[in-house]
Amino acid sequence: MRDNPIICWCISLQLVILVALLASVEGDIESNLLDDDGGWTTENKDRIAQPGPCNINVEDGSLTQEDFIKKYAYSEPVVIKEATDNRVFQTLTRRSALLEGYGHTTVRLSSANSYSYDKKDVTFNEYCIRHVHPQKLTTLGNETFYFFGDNNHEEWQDLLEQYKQPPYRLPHHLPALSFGLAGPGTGVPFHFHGPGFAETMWGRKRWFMYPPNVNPNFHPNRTTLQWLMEDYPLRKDDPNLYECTLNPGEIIYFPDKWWHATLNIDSSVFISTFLSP
Ligand SMILES: O=C(O)CCC(=O)C(=O)O
Repeated sequence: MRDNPIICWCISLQLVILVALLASVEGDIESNLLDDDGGWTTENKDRIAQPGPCNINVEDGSLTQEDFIKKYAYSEPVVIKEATDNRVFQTLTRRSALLEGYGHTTVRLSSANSYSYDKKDVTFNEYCIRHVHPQKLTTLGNETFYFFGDNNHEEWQDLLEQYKQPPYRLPHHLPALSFGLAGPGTGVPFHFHGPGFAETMWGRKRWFMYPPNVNPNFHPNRTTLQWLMEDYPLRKDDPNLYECTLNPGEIIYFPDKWWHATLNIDSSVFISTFLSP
């Protein structure tokens, strides 16, 4: 065969074709994974907010409990990538799976203003069909109903127990989960409470934070989207403003009493782990 240039040429050609085919299959798998939105599809025209810069420290799963306590727990926010593998939970929160398992259940929505005064009960099915849509720029936070927290933990137990919580602990604090989902452009305006972690299973989310001693100066009934369009351009260079865009599988930690506001870039499914004494 070594002496036959035609056979050699044919084999080389076959090899080139094989490598090209393998590369294109791999590319397809990769782009399918990237395109997979769990059925929580967002059309480009409905995506007003875009990802922004990140000035929050980013760590990975090699961050130890000791370093978490020393560097972040009581002092500043941190984003942690690849700390847990929540692929099972992610699969269980696909749109089809959630509608099939929980569509008939009643969920409690909260108004998406800073203090979430108003509540409304609807079926999960109705929420997905009537409320999970793009946020209008003219709609106020107190007119927007958001599914986050107030979960019926008995009814949703089978799902929530599949969530692998962030592997970091705060001494003398216990975790409690709040699960939610909402459309593109929605979010919660600035508010604060105790410390905790948050992550999205599907969709990207922008986080904005201020330390406890800085007043973010916002209107509690205006949405984070309105704040992004009107206030953010004037404040984005403020060294007190911490921000980052999280992709699915990335965790953010907010220390005690840090102001924070969220903005879903895509239709998002998300969960927070609140830490209480
Ligand atoms: O994820 C969200 O949109 C809200 C999260 C939040 O405000 C919180 O965890 O306190």
